[in-house]
Amino acid sequence: MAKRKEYSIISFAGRINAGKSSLLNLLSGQKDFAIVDAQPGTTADTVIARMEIHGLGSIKVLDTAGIDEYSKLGEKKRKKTYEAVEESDLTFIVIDLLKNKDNKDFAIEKEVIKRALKHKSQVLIIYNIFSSKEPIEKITELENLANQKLGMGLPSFCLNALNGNKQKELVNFISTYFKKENQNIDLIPLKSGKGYVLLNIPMDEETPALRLLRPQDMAAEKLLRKYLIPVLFRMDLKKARSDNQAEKERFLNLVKHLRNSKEGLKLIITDSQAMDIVGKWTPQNIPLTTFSVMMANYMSGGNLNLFVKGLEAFSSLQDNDKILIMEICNHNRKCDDIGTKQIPRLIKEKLGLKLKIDFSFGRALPENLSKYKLALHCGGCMADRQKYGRRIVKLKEAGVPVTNYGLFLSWIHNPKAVKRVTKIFQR
Ligand SMILES: Nc1nc2c(ncn2[C@@H]2O[C@H](COP(=O)(O)OP(=O)(O)OP(=O)(O)O)[C@@H](O)[C@H]2O)c(=O)[nH]1
Ligand code: SF4
Ligand SMILES: [Mg+2]
Repeated sequence: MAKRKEYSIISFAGRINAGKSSLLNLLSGQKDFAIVDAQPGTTADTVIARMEIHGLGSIKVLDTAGIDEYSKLGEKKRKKTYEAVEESDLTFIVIDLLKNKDNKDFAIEKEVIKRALKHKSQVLIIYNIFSSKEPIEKITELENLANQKLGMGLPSFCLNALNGNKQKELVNFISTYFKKENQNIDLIPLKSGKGYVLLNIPMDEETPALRLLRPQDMAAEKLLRKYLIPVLFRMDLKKARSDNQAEKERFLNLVKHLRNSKEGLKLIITDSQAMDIVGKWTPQNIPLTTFSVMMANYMSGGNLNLFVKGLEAFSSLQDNDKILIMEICNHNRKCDDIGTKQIPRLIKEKLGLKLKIDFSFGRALPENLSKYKLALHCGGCMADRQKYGRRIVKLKEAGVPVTNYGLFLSWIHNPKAVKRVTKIFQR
């Protein structure tokens, strides 16, 4: 499985034919990375390009459709552009300066800027100069005027997107102004050095062969990087749940062995589905969390308390209230799938609530989120942190409390376990 790599997402947005795709090509150093054409509306949907740029590192660039097409199709394209901007760390607003020299208010550009800033995307302005004949003083005058009209004090840069020599200047401009915030959330906040970390990975018939799941893979990589020693243990959940003493001993013997070792046992991370057992079996003085809680903390940029707070919504839920169960990917469902089977069953059996549950799988969110009293989100391991963040902002905007599968599964079996599984991240 490909390793998850920290990368920034940069989008180009602006009017049709402003030169957005040409800028993507300039940045990539490849003339034909994206299709460039004089035909208006050449880019009809968001184009995604991954690249390594010297001076910027690993980036994902989103080239978007023009925002000023006024038709039913144009509306769809605009929606996709807004989505891209809202998922970006950095948004470039691309403006054809000469064509727009008489633009009174840049209203559509301002709308994009507003959305970007709301979703914590930084914004920079690129004025694309289509003519090389204009004197520099004239360009500077127009740039100042346009900046005044945009009125937000955003850094801007003038260039000719077709001039391949400008790539370095563009990269310098980005490096100067782009602050990579929030990129350094520690997946497992343990100090580097000595010690074992036990990863409990129950497997069943549906577990994919020849690879670990992404959160398990990420955890192991992070521990190795810190010179800690990941120990992988497969718990037989069926046996464990049937109070099989041999299975319990197998687990506890390993825990004892690691604890008594010179290096010591620093932490246990379990699959959240096994939390009912592992929470009971693990001595209280051993730090314990779940892969799902680890992911929620990481994906939300350290905002784990938002999900903890979301659990409070259960106390005011009533029969027939609507809740939303959300997963970012549309994976194959096993017979006792967490989202569609286990969580609804636990809500009914343990809380005695008859809720109306809607499901949202994949990237699109339901239109009217405000009708939900609570959202339960998966760990989001298949998404960018930026995409995950956008979903959380949308829920917040709609006033919907949100919690996470892993926290819910810990809480439903033992409310006190929430404090335990979040403790390691509360530093
Ligand atoms: N002379 C000149 N032409 C440019 C420049 N940037 C873009 N063009 C031309 O303008 C046209 C549109 O460029 P694109 O990069 O496709 O513009 P876009 O914003 O991606 O357009 P859509 O995808 O249709 O929204 C193409 O014919 C480009 O060759 C520039 O800086 N100078
Ligand atoms: S993105 Fe969500 S649903 Fe998909 S595998 Fe990861 S945690 Fe599960
Ligand atoms: Mg284009």
